Amino acid sequence: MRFIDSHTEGEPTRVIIAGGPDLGSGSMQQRIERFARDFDPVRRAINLEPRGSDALVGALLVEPTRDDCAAGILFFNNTGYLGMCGHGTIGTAVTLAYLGKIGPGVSKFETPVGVVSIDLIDANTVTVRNVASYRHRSDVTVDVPDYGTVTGDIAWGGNWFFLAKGTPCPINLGNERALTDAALKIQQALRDQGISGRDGGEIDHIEFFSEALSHDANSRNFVLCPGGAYDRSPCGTGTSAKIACLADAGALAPDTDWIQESVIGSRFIARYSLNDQGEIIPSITGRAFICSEGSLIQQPGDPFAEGIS
Ligand code: PYC
Repeated sequence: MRFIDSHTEGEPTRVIIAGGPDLGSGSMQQRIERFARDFDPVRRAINLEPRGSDALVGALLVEPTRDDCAAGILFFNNTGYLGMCGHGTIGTAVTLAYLGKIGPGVSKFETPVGVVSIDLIDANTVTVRNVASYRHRSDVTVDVPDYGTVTGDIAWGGNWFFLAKGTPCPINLGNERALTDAALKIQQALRDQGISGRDGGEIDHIEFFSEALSHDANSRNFVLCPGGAYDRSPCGTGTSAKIACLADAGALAPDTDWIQESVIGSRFIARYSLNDQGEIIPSITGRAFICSEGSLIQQPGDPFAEGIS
């Protein structure tokens, strides 16, 4: 399998550009289900150590079903599959530009949760126009062992998020372990207490927020991803979920910038518009940089050819 690695504001993306599994035709949702059912060892080989890492998000390029889309993208990580990935979309767009497959301006991609568009502003800077995002429930309380009652909002930004009010400790890399432990406990408590997104969607991403450290940013966040790794970037779908909550609360007007800082201090600039149906459409601007390209090799007899599970 040929791959190109990039990072988007610190968060890695590995785009499989050749030799990935043939998922046939069908909708993006059908193809990601086929990936999970028939080719999960391929996901593990790409993402898990020793070839990958817990933070890595994989992106498989597939033929789109729609003529107006440049590609279909299926995202996956160390534990399973993602409906959408904001940093991964920025990384994929910069990768396709690096390969000369897209040029400056707007391109559309199909994902399992809908069509997103990107605007390639320069070789490294991309704005993603995400799927419609919304706050599903506000001020939800969850009883978390060792932490007590935690209150937050449940929102969709292409994945399901629990956006806790506040943070158990200051959001910085020195507290990465404590933040991860608290978020994992909230993730488990939501599961145990049957608290979910619309139609039972599993809330597999947890966010904490604090004041930003830089004077011109609006907020700092910590985002726990489904496989237990934290997002080094401010998380594109997580920032979309945040924007949806702010819009729903009347705390952010359309076309107003919201600068979201990550736990490592990198940032996305977010804003939203309303579509004809009055839905919130977040846009996220960030930068990605190519880090490496190569081939994944699985030699006969390698006991970890399919990753360390
Ligand atoms: O940027 O949307 C995102 C994302 C999801 C998981 C990791 N990054």
